[in-house]
Amino acid sequence: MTSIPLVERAGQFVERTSILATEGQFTYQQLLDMSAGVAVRLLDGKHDLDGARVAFLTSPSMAYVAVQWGIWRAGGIAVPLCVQHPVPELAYVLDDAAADIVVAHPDFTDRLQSLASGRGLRFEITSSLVNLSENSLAVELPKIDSARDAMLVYTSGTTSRPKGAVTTHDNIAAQVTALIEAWGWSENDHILEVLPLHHVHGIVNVVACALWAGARCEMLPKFDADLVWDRIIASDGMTLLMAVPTVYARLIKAWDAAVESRQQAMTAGCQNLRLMVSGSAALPVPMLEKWRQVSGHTLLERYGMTEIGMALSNPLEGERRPGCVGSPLPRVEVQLVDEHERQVAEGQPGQIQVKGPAVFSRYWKKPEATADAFTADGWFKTGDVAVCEDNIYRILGRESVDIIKTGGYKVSALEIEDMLRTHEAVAECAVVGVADEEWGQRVAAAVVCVPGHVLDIDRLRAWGKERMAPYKLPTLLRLVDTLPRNPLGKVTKPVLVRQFETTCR
Ligand code: MCA
Ligand code: AMP
Repeated sequence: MTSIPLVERAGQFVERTSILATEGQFTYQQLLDMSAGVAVRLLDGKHDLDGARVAFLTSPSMAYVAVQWGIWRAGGIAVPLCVQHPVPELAYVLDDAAADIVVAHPDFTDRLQSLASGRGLRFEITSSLVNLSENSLAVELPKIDSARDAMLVYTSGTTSRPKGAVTTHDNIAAQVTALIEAWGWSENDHILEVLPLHHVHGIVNVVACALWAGARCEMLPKFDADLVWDRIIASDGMTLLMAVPTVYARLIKAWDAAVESRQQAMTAGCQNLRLMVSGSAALPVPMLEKWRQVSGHTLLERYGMTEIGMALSNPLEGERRPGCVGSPLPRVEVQLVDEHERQVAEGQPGQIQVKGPAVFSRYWKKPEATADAFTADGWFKTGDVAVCEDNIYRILGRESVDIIKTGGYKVSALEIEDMLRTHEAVAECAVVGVADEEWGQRVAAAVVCVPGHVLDIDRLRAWGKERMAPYKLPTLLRLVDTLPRNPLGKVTKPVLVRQFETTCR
């Protein structure tokens, strides 16, 4: 293919509504025109951005999508930034991605303009990019080969700092088409987008799938449980909701707190949706059951990862088995292997490995990390462990204790430890994930203080907020005299987890 599949398809739906957001309601034609305008402005007389990295920071909105498509149509690589990130995290991404252009919504100018100018990078404000469409429609945009790089999404792993995962337009098309097929997306769908748009769940499963299908994507700038319920109660066409388990926990909390008449309206509103999906972290069975009482829906749980898109899913029709993530999606190959890379027998635990056209291209400028992430015969090693019975997979956990999933965000214990060690009161520390009903896991830190110093969680979080995303900051803190270590001196994190679990209950 020699064009961006997602953008090409929009021509079939020109008169339909693409995005509903705080800025208003926009057709697919308007999206095409606005993104062409953005592309022309980004090109600034050049023929093609040739893979320049364009980092952009805006809440979920029409501007977000127009800028994302504009970057693609100009031949750039879209690098979505996180609206919750403080300056040092934004700076890390700009530097690691070697960004060429920075685009910010006016709300975020303060955080980004000086970072861009300090690095000699071109800086643009979304409002001036997005408003330019009319004059630019005559300009011919470059033809983009769909094998070209499209997106750089930062994801934490077993290394301290996040790595940029590069996906091509073909990868994105493969990720999207698998879900369109499996979940029966059509142009009659209307999804409510409540997730952050610097991760694959929101970017691909929600926004890109909706726009591929010719459906409506309604955007909330930020998740708000009461607002989501208001939209469900309104029953004005919404058919789909996709979210992380913490979002469903919040919706359940709001349902429990509502008066009976509102509860009835909430439950009735859910009947108008055709599908509700949960993923990005394990969905506890009690939550699935409670949601069934609240909404009448059995959540469809699926499994995925930034590097591979979605791999496993419970079925649209037929049994959705609680506690399981279903079977491989179309065109996704999955195997479970032991520590010798041999496939395990049915019912035995093994590491999930994945192959197929949806799997990312590489980690940005990290050839060694990329090579380590694949087997010699091209399987991507997820680091997640599962069992499979009757072709239905059940996730057992992760191989590494240093990867924590909190609120659906993957965070690295090592990165948080490195940050904590820069605090003057911290002599030694270890970070672990502690099981939690609402968050899946909470980030928990055990700290040995420098003599004469003390620390409390509020002061630690206040200090940390200037350095790290709020979702990475510990919410549990234990001050200890020593950290538990094995005979080789390595911190025994499972022991720490148990200590937190016994003291926090
Ligand atoms: C925020 N808080 C937390 C956490 N995050 N406390 C404990 N653990 C956390 N992780 C605290 C804040 O400090 C604040 O407390 C209070 O909770 C509210 O903060 P706020 O930021 O407003 O939280 P929220 O907006 O309610 O966030 C909850 C959320 C959010 C909406 C569930 O975490 C979220 O959007 N998660 C989705 C992440 C996602 O999209 N993951 C997909 C990755 P205080 O007021 O005291 O300061 S992609 C992926 O995983 C793959 C591809 C896949 O399979 O999908
Ligand atoms: P991320 O790197 O943010 O894309 O997170 C991907 C990780 O989320 C996977 O490697 C899993 O550990 C976890 N994950 C995603 N979906 C599920 C699920 N349904 N059940 C358990 N873990 C999940």
